[in-house]
Amino acid sequence: MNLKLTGKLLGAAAALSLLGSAAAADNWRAWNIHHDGHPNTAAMDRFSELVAEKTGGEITVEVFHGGVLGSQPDALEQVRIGAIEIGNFNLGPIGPMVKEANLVSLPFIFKSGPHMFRVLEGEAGGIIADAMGEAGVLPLAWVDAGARSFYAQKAINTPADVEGLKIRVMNNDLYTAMISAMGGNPSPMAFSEVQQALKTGVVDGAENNFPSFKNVGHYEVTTNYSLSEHLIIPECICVNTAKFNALSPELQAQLTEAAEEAALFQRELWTVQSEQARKDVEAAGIVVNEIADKGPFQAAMALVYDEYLTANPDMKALVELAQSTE
Ligand code: GTR
Repeated sequence: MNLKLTGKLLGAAAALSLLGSAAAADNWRAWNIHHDGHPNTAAMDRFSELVAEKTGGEITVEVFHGGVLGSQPDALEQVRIGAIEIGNFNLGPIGPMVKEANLVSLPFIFKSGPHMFRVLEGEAGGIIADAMGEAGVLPLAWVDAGARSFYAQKAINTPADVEGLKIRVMNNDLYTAMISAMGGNPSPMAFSEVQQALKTGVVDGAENNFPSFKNVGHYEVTTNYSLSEHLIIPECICVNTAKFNALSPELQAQLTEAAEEAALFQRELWTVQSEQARKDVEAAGIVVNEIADKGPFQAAMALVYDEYLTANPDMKALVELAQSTE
């Protein structure tokens, strides 16, 4: 072969590969279920800015809000296989694919929001994060989602008030067991369908935190929000594990820092905006019922724990680890 030509070809190849790496910004997509006005929407926008800043544009993240890339279970699958790179996921729908993550979906497992973060930042959180990473959905940071309470056209002060009611839950057998344990009829359904289902009476009630209750208008089609606070479920900024592992250590550190900073920002916003959301829905006429004694709800959940631990005896240690965390 003509050496000169080979040299030229090599030169061209080198130029192309240089060009390639200069233009090799990874353009990633992120899934977010929430709309404007929800703390997570602002936090995910901040995350996107931080990633661009910290990686010098080597990674860009375009966030798609309002669940336009699909329902949460679909988006989770997409992130697992790498068709979407990032998601702000609730750990509830992750439970069916990662049994360790189901710890957080046991009703009343956490004493409070701060207790939840202490568990996540300790050994139990490490076990959950590793298992999620192995499943393809690696958490880079944990974010707050407050506590979930029931809402319906009547007050729910005791488990008996749930009897006979059709209650929407997220996709997870623990939630269907939770409603059944109180004599209600669980109705798993995508978040995007809940407002209409409440409005038309397809379901009698649902459960969520104040920001979500307000942000997608559930408060417009119901009357009573009862502070059962039966679930305190964390959320994550999660990334497809393989794509994360393929990054240089430097980019991995920058992405993680961006997620951690965005998560801290989210937690601050959460505190302020969930109080505000409560005030707003009350001003709009929602009756917020305090439940002085949550004991009967907790007692009713013994069945859920039994079922979970019978099906997953290997999760007993993790449950005890969470329960014994101060
Ligand atoms: C919200 C949560 C969403 C989604 C939703 C639901 O509080 O932030 O990720 O899980 O609840 O009830 O489906």
